[in-house]
This record gives sequence, C-alpha cells and structure tokens, in this order.
Amino acid sequence: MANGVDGDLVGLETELMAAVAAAADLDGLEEARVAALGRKGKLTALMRGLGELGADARKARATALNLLKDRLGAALDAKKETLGAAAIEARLARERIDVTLPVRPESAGRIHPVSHVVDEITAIFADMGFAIAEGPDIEDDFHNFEALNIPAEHPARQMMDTFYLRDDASGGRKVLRTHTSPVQIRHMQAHQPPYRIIAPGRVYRCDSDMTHSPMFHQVEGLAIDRAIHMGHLKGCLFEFARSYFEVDRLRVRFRPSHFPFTEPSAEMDIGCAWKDGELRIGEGDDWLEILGCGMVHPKVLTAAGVDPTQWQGFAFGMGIDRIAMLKYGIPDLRAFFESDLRWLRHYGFSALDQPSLAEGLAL
Ligand code: 2U9
Repeated sequence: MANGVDGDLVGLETELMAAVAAAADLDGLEEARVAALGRKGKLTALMRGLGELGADARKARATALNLLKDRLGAALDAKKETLGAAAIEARLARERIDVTLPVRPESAGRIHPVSHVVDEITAIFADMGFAIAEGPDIEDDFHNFEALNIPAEHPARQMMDTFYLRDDASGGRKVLRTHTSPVQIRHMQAHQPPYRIIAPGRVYRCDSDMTHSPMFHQVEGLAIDRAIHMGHLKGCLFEFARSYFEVDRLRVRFRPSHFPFTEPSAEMDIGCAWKDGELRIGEGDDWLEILGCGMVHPKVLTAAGVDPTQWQGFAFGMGIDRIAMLKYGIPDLRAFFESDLRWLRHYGFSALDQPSLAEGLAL
C-alpha cells in the first residue's frame, strides 16, 4: 500500500528481500529469516507496534504487514529450495565414485568346477522357464523312498547303498538323501501344479572307488502340466545337451530303461568319439550315456498329492560331477573333493566368468 502510513515498508521490503537474495547458504538464509521474522526481527517489531494504532489505521497497517510477510515467506521458501538443491549437488560432487575405474586385479580364488557346472545348468534350464527348488540333505523314508514308488525290500534300496542315521524319538529312521528326488516330492506337496523345477544338490551313497564318491552331486528336473508328453521331454533334453556341450548338431538318442519313479523310462546318450585315448564329444559314431529320464509314474504323483488323472509330466536326473568331468576333461572324480589348491587352480574357473546363454556358456 503506497500511502504515507506504509511508505516505510517499501524500503524495509527492499532491504529484507536483498538479505534473502544475498544468502550464500542455508545458514545465511536462516540469519536473514531471523533478522526479519525472529523474536527481535524487524517485521516482528512492526507487528508488535500495531497495538498502538487506532482501529482503522491498525487494520490497514496489519493488512500491509501481512502481505509483506507473505511475500517474504515465499522468497525465503524459494531460496531455501534453491540452496537445498545446490547443497545436494555439492555433496554428490564431493562423494562421487568413479565406477568406470578398472576392477581390482583378479583374486587368486577359483570357482570349483561343480559350482560352475551348476551355474551353467541353471542358466540353460532357467531360460526354458524352470525354477530352482531345494530341500534337506537328511530325509525321511517317505520322501526318499516310499513316495518314489520304492517300497521296503525293493531292490533299488540295496542298489542305492543308503547311509542310515540312528532312529529318532518317534522311531522313524532318517537317511542321507540318495538322490534329489525328495526335493520334488516336497515341492509337489507344498504347491499346486503346474511345475517346472530343477533340484541341484548333494546326494550320498555308501560307495567309494575311482568313479564313485560317498558324496556327489545330482541335478534332477520335473515338468508337470495338463498334457506334457515324451515329445516335450525329448525336446527339452536335446536342447539341454546341445547348449551344455556347446555342439549345435550334437547327435542324441534315447534307449529304453527302468526306474521305479518313471514309466516309461529312458536313458539319453550323446554322440562321441575316442581319439588317441581322448574323448571327443559331438564327433564319431560312439555313444556316451549322460542322463536318465521318463514320464513321472502315476503312483508318485498320487503319493505327492497330485491327481494323475488331471496332471502328467516328465522327470530326469543326472550326475553333475560326471558331466563336469566329460565337458572339462577332468580325469579323476576323487580329486573333486580333496581340496587340493593346485588342482583347483588348474580346473577351477574365474569368479568373473559367469555362465550366461547370451555369451555362450564356457568362455
Ligand atoms: C520325481 C519323479 C521322478 C528323476 C530321475 C533319473 C531318471 C536317473 C540318475 C542319473 C545318474 C541318478 O546321478 S545318477 O546316478 N537318475 O536316471 N532320475 S528319472 O525322476 C524323478 C524325480 C522326482 C518326483
């Protein structure tokens, strides 16, 4: 209001606004705010003086002071935002990390061939829509045998050379799992179909020689849906073998076999040749067995709570250590578990070499 009463406010506004504009940081801005609106601030003092005016003059003056206070408040807010953003920018610049710097020199640690092959297998099956499932190493009779159509006295129980643990309080005998199949049983009990899972992990059999270790690794797979058939099984496992061994035109064949948990059952071979005592995968006209598979037995589905009149599908299993030896030319299975650093330096993989289908598996 540019009348005689409020003429002094024009100069005050110019002064207060200039102080706001001149503030170089948030502390300076706070000083400018206190100088105007603090307990001893200039605007506060004028507000206090309102009481000494007559009713009409007080009303006009109060309006002018409130308008000035609003304009000053808006200027303070705007400046605070600008200074705050500048403070963040300055901090970001101060704490900047150059992520383009080269990584530290490669460490001396190596990835064990088993871990590397599990990563390769996982990459291939994940690309086909399979998820990973896990379960306990110590199992009960139901999950390791009964549910898999391997009743007591079944010859498969002797063949599996089971490690038995002491009876527990309820009289149930626990075992070290002889295969990863119980993982799939538990998965089916806990989830509704359809399923597409792989179960990699340690398994245990009481057997030890050049080609057998009491602990070794398996990966099993399970695909259950309304109408999965042997054609899907073949397509899936052909694709796996070609990706894993990185041979596009790898020859593959199925031979009939028998497992208690699948019907019909088969074993899959890949084409190979032996040259000068050395194995060549994808060449020649010899055959090498790499895995077992089949359509899941209806009794196994029923035992796991899945209705075999509604759902069906395939399963497969293979020894990870064995297919690692085949792909990477590792001669002795026992060396896998001896923790010899010289062996690991020779056969291990760099931690930076992460298997991915986009880049080809083995770099
Ligand atoms: C469920 C139903 C069926 C898994 C299968 C094989 C065939 C097989 C061996 C390969 C070499 C074990 O490591 S090895 O000795 N496995 O031949 N495994 S079908 O079948 C299942 C699994 C789970 C519920």
